[in-house]
Amino acid sequence: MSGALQRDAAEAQRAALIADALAGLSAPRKTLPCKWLYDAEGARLFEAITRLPEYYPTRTETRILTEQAGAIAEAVGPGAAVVEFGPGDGAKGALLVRGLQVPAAYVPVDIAPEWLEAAAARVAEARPGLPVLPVVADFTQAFALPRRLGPAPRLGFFPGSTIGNFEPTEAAAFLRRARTTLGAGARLLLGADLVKEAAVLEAAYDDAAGVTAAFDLNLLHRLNREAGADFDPAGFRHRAVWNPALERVEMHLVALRPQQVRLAGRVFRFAEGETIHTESSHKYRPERLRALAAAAGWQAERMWTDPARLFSVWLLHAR
Ligand code: AVI
Repeated sequence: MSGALQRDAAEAQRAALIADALAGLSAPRKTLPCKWLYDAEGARLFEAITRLPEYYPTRTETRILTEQAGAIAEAVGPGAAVVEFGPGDGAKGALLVRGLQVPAAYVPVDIAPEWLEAAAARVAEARPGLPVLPVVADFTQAFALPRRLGPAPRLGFFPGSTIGNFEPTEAAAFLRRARTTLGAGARLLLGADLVKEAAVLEAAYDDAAGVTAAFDLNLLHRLNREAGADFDPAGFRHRAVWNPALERVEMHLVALRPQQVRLAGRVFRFAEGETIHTESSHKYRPERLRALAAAAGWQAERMWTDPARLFSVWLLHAR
């Protein structure tokens, strides 16, 4: 991207952050979209989270993908074009394509070109000679696949339980759109975290070393840096709580004292104990995931889990 285009993109992003912050902080229950947690520092902290002893999802899913690589390859069959939604550093994409029978291509899709480059390099190294066709797009919206894929059967890949960060209606919309993008006969390999004991869930989102707290509080530093806000991050603390009615872990930033914050010419007041809801991580029961997929046009073909039934990996088939 040229310098001018990069500046335009950064300015558009800043304007979107300010618009979301003004809307979220004006709501009766203050909230901010979790996508803003991931600036460079947030991405670094999230990477550290995935290696924490309490944060079981990443290592459990990796274990399932590794141990079930043969079964996944057999169920998918040869010649699949793998389309990964939000590939991150490409580690899971590399693991998947390494195990598949002669995949046709790897298509990482992300709005951030720097992630695409990293994922493309990692997968190319894992499977030399495999065509890698990155698509710069927001995968939560409609996008077109590269024409070069031809008639190769599509295998969508959406690991990490990122689907859990969507509200259930957004998750259904994502699955419907993925069904349209990938087309009839496609498959989707989907990682979804499972409902379990509150104590295990709350520890996973509020670790002893304080990495998740730093990840959450980084949002206030980002608002100060990029949106010109004047949050005092020391005036807030991180809280993770299991909401059993909605079956989700919620992350909140809790105001430690009454305070007011300026942002884009507006003043926002916080009472002591008032929170900003910064993320929801929905956990699924297998029957609920199956129903969600079915309502979006996907039939559950296989489900793999670990011995402790912490996490699930699903192979869905577009009906
Ligand atoms: C990216 N996403 C699936 C993570 C999750 O588990 O919901 C984000 C995260 N937030 C705190 N820890 C991890």
